[in-house]
Amino acid sequence: MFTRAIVRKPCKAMLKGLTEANMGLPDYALACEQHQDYIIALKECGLQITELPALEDYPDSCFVEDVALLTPKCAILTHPGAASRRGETQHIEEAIKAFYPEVVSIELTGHVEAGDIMMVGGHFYIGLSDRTDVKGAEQLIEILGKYDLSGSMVEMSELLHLKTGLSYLEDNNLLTFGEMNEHVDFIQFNRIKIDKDEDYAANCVWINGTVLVPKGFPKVLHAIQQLGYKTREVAMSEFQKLDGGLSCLSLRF
Ligand code: CIR
Repeated sequence: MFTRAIVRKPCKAMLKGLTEANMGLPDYALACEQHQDYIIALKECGLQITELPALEDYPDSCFVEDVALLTPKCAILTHPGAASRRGETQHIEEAIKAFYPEVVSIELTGHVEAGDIMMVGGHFYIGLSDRTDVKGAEQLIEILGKYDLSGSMVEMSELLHLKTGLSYLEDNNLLTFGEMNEHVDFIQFNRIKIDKDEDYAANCVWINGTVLVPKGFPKVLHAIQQLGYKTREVAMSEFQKLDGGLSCLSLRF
């Protein structure tokens, strides 16, 4: 169960955010509208929201998921692989301290972005991407161990972040896309494999029995509903233009 979420309002500078999507520039006003609806969806799932102000110095700062890992036992600040995102961690730290007595950090020379981390119970899968490296993952696994949690590294080569191609929906159900479909680390799960034309919807979010699904991906929506979950669609077009998915927009804990 999750009870809270931290989000950060998108900044106008989001137009300069990192992207490989090639889908054009985001519309700032529409992004703010979509962000507000995202917050409403989180509230519908029973979460209390901490909404942080926009940070104009950091174009990608609305994607708060990447800069911290919040678990039931500990809070860890990451050290993002993307240089333009590194300063975001110091800004999230204050908000996290309100909820966790101790906050530990991934230190140089390791890199981690938490979009590469998928939680399955007390185990954390850590994707080795362009943003998260072995040194960062090793630090993270050591920290998790101190709190009686575990982690393992996942080899990957095609996706931006691990959760760009994977979403754990609890109850052993896992949405997978592309290189994750037959990945040796995940064959024990009930895999719901996503077609190329709906690949963006591989990033969904399970919150207290409801699954948030990006709007406009009917096959994925149907497959999730067939599993018995309640679903809530959220329009995400402006964040998709910046390679950001539903999970990226919040820290849930
Ligand atoms: C970035 O490239 O860092 C942002 N434009 C998108 C971050 C998406 N975050 C995520 O997948 N967890």
